[in-house]
Amino acid sequence: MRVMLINPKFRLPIDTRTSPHLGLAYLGAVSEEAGYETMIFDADVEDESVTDAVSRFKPDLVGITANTPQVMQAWRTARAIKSIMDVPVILGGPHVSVMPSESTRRPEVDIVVRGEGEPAWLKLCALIERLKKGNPNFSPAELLDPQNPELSGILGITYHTSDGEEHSNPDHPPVADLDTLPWPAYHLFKMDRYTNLQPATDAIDGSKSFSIMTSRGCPYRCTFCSQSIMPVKWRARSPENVLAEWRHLVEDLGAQEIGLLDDSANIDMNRMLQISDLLIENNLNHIPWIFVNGIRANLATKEVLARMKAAGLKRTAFGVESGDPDVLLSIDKKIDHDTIRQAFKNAKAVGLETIGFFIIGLPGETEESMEETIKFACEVDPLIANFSMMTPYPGTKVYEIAKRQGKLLLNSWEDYVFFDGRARYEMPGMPAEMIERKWKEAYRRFYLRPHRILMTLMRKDFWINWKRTFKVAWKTIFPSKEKTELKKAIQSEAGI
Ligand code: B12
Ligand code: SF4
Repeated sequence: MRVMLINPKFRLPIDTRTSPHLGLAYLGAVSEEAGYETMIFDADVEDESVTDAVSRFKPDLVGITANTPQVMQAWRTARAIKSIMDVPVILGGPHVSVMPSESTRRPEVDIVVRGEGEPAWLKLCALIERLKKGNPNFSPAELLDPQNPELSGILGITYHTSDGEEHSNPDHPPVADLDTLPWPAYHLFKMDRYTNLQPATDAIDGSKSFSIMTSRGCPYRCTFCSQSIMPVKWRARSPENVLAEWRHLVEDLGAQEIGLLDDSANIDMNRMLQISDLLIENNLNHIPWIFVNGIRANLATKEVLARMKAAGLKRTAFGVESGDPDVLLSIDKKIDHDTIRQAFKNAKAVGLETIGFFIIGLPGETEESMEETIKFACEVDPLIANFSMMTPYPGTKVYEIAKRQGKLLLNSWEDYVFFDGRARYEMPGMPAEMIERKWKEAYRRFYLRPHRILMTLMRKDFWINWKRTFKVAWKTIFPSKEKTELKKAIQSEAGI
């Protein structure tokens, strides 16, 4: 049986980095482990159209991933595939996990897998393999026949039977033991077509940059964060299991940089100490690694940070979000500014580079609170300050607040991106103009301080890719009206 997994093309309005999709890499790995011939088609880097690839590979089952800005392209891709082949099409990923029936109501989508995908995907693969064996003329319509009970026992899926009735089976329990999962199937990607992980690591060859996830889930529930895919329960891989994959990345795949994608890697500090010790004992600490997402500042002690630094950690990030104490309290981040200050001090004291994530335009913000955020960013002074304009994703509390008390300024799911210089919603007392002005001001005031300019010019990484850096900075501050053209280009490049 042949299964095809697709990442639909979605280019952000600025030239961002591309990395292999870890969710698809895991799904590819479990599919291969189960004995299926597997193809991953990442439309971001492929030369051929998706329909050409489907005609060539002739899959028995297609899975498409979709975050919010990608979901419309996922539908277009599904439609294009259905127009040339009557094959079951399954959608999964962050957006469809929160809004499954919007997709299953569409004729081009047969089933949505909600949440962590591996168990339900494998069950669907096994079901379709069995049905096809018994019936060479099998058609996906049979799956959605109201008389057919086959789908009703598969947890974590949503579908509409052909009589129009929606079925949303109970959630699948989270993968209990992450050590049982195979390593992500990077060999199914064209690895030489991806970039490195972050602008400040340009000295590293893109094709040698890998991601790893050592834990899944996050026990916190910040009001702006789209935590819909992974269960609340934080689950971690054992240090030994992490070490084995790390060794594979370095020794078999030649990794020159590793990015940890965990939502909150340091929930168990002891585990991070153990992983660090293993990396040191096994001489793997010469390969730099970075935290791509924020780690919890309240758990970033000097001891843990120093040990991780000795184990090769180059850079850590902290989600600061707001410089205003009341706003920080209102978003349920469960942290205070002194703790954040101390975390940055600790990281710098042990010689780590730092990233700070900040948000402009959280509900209830005023010009003064945004001002506090800019000042706080300048005070803690990370190497990279990333200011996002609040984008309310469905499933978050901020989305509900913005819908109820304010006005969403988004026309389609494709607008749900951070970087095109436009406010995504406004509220009484917080007009779009204010959010946009303060966001631009944040970048300008943070990066155009004399010591920052000097620091940037002195970095080796900056000179390696300075043209790109300038282009990204320019497009961030002065977004062009290219979005419509961009959308057209994406659709035509996808061959659909
Ligand atoms: C790394 C990362 C990135 C990277 C790389 C993205 C990539 N290629 O994977 C970069 C920096 C490029 C990025 C960009 C963006 N990201 Co991002 N990103 C992440 C992050 C931190 C990790 C993703 C990951 O690897 N997860 C681990 C894997 C195992 O999980 P997964 O991918 O979700 O896949 C599992 C399930 O979802 C499901 N599944 C997924 N697809 C499918 C398909 C099928 C058929 C099936 C059956 C199941 C299935 O099964 C998988 C295995 O369990 C997540 C947060 C998170 N914890 O997931 C945010 C996250 C996915 N990103 C998010 C956002 C908002 C964005 C941006 C839109 C931000 C922006 N700049 O505007 C862009 C969109 C870029 C694009 N081209 O689409 C949101 C998505 C929210 C939403 N509603 O869509 C998340 C959830 C963060 C958050 N908590 O808010 N991102
Ligand atoms: S922002 Fe970070 S701490 Fe908050 S819910 Fe999201 S992943 Fe967890």
